[in-house]
Amino acid sequence: MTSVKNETASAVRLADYRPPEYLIDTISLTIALDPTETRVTAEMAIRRNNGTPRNAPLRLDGDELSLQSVRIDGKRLSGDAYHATPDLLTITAPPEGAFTLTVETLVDPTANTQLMGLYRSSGNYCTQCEAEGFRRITYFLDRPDVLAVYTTRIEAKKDDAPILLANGNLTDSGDLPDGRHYAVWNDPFPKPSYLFAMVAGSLGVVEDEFTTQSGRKVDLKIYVEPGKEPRCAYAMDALKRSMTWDEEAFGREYDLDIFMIVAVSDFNMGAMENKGLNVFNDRYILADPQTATDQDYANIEAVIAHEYFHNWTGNRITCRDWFQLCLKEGLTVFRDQEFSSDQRSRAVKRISDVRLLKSHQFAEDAGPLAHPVRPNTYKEINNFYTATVYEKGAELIRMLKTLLGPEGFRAGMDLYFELHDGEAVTVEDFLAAFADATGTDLSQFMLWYEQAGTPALAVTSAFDATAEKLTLTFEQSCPPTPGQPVKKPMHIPVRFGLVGPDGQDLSYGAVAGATVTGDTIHVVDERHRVTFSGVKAPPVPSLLRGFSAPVKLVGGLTTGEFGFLAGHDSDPFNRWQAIQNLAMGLLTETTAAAHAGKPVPSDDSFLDAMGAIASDTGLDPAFRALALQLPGETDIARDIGEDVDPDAIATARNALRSAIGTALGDIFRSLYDTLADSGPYSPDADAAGRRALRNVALDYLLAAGGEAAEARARDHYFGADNMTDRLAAMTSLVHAAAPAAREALTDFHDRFAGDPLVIDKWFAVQAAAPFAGTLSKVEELTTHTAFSWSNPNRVRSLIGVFATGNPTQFNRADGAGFEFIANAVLKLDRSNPQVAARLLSAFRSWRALEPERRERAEAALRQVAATTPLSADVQDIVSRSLD
Ligand code: 0A1
Ligand code: ZN
Repeated sequence: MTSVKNETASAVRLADYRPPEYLIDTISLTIALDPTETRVTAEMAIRRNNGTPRNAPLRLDGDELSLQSVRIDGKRLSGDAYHATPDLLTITAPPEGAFTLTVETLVDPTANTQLMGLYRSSGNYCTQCEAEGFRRITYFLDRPDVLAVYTTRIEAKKDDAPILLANGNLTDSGDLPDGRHYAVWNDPFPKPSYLFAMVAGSLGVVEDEFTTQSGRKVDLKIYVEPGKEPRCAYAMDALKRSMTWDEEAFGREYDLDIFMIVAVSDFNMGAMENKGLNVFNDRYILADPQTATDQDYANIEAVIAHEYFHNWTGNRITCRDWFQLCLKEGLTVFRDQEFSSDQRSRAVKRISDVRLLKSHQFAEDAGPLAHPVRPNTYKEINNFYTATVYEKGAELIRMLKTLLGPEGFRAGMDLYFELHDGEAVTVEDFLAAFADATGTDLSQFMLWYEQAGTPALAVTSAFDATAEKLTLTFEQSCPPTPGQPVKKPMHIPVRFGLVGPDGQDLSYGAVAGATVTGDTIHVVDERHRVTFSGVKAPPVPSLLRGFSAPVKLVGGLTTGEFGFLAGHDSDPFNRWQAIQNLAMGLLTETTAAAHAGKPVPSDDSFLDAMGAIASDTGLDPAFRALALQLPGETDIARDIGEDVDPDAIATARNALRSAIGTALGDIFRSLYDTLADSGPYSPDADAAGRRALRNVALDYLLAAGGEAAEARARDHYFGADNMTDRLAAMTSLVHAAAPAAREALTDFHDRFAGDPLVIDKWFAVQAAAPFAGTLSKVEELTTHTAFSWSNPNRVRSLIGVFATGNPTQFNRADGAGFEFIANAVLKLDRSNPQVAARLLSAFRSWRALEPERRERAEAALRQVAATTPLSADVQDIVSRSLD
């Protein structure tokens, strides 16, 4: 049974941080594996930290532990020398000098359904310790500022677990009586407990090696379910490319003799950067052309890189406390984004990242779950692995690089590594390295970490042709967020160009007002004006190029000017953004018409702009594919902001899709024909871009309707030689409610039955179908033999996609979608609170709905809130959602 905290969990505050009273320098673990009674013996070298009073008791964290014995310096303690509960072990009067504490506990990996600590996945043993899972294995100072050297001895039945893995290097192994065996691993690098890992079981392995820039050989091993080895090739290749890139881009070399990855099928998140022994959700390892899409390949590359890069940003330099989570996560996301940009198309990667940022982080920032990139209080740390900490955190690093320039940024990173290797540090320590390396005052920049909410940046521009002067006036504001009613102005770097009538950036002379360095205007005041002299022709200002700050840019340009930028801006990101702005303007207008029951108007100039993009062969196909995609329904909802009617949004968006499909039918048919791939499948960015554009063309043709389009999509489905095309065709058929949809779904199911990661796609497509019958279909699918409430990937693909990827059906006017998700949350909360809490955050935008839906969403949230017992995870999300 999961530990369920009935009482309201108390808040942890950054301001209350105190250094640990005791330190643990080494820990020697013996883990005798057994499915239900694993015996863990932990021998810890402990000493008082400087300044700790003599009579300070030693308090070690636990969670659902069963204590067997306690010894100090080998002597068993009597019952009055300590106090133990499943959650806490207190040694009342520890020795004054350094001592060895030996603690024996029993844990039950099979009963561990929350997948934190030691658990079983497909019969294998594995661990997950971030953030506070190590305390579910043994009593410990389970906080990231206690760094210890780990030695791990694993013992198990040889037949059950032929493979025994832990962090670091293998130092010993051998046989034991009764068909058991052991392995001893030593990790020489002191690390916090959240980076501990061990894995044991029957696993296949793929091996390779890498030679570092200084000539050291590193063994690379990827462990997977036996039989899945052929699906690891891309992951291994991505790992080697990541290792090379980190040496070239950041001068960072790998430090152990072996780097291992284990893929497991039951995992709460994407992957985990345990020192030398990464554990991955298998969906971010396994790929072949028949079962993985181009997007899957790109995700594998990014997650492999992300976890590998953590070795320096997170492991060698770690966080002092969990408030500093962005210190490792924002920085590491930035690093993996840069890696992917260098491996693929930088512009396309940037557009994809910003799309994700806006749809997840901007949505989070606009609702009751908004929090600063570095929060100052939390009740349940598991709920802070958020888009804000990760994605906005990465944007802050990107801005830092813009402010300091590439050389200044690299100098700051180098100094950070030099000063803090082996330490547990804060965001202040991080920024100080950049300030010191470059002589820059970053005190205002620190506000980005402390203030929640998406700043709005309103712009007006005035051009005086006679004086040849352009004046831009910026006004920044940031809406109130929970606990932060008033915000201070921040340093917003606005990358820009003044686009002349021929599409080239105009030159200018003197600049007055705000500081401009290179191509960046530095907006630092609430109201800031900048005047450019010597502007010889009327310019269209292209602002926030490359999305140089995570803000909402408001005003400044007319529809005609956006149209001009869509066709001419030299910055590909802003070309894409201009098209999005045009689409958004149109869609908010047509949504209002649909809401009022009026006919949805069309707009020929927008259709022309889309046609120009679609047929511009000078543009990268991947870019065209992105530019042709309309803003999503939830993006439109966020833009509208209040009184949201999801049905009206869908009506307006579908009408526009069908108008585009009809008006540009010839272009799309020709694109479809000319982009057909002749060679064998390759997941590289160019081939993926062509497939993406071809599939967008197909989708528009289906949106326009007609039997020919349906026949084409059906052929596309059955003729596909790869998962990208097959899944795209099936999705388009299902969304168009085409007669062949059922046939494709049945074929897909039968073709891939027994392959859980592919069946996830089958669940997801059905869960996202925007039709009235979808909710009952999803309910029915929860009883499908391939569905399991205990596997996070299955839950996310069916229930999670319904909640977050099907706006009209989750937000059904009768409230049945809300009720279904509330009940699913309550059911999941009994086994896996982390997954339950994440699902519940699908309600984060409920206050923006129109009154009737709002009332029903609130009722569902109140039903969750009124249930007892509730986990701390769900209780935290539900109470903040209702605040
Ligand atoms: N540090 C990991 C994310 C992670 C966090 C918590 C987990 O617990 C279930 C698992 C993974 C990363 O950033 O990849
Ligand atoms: Zn990470």
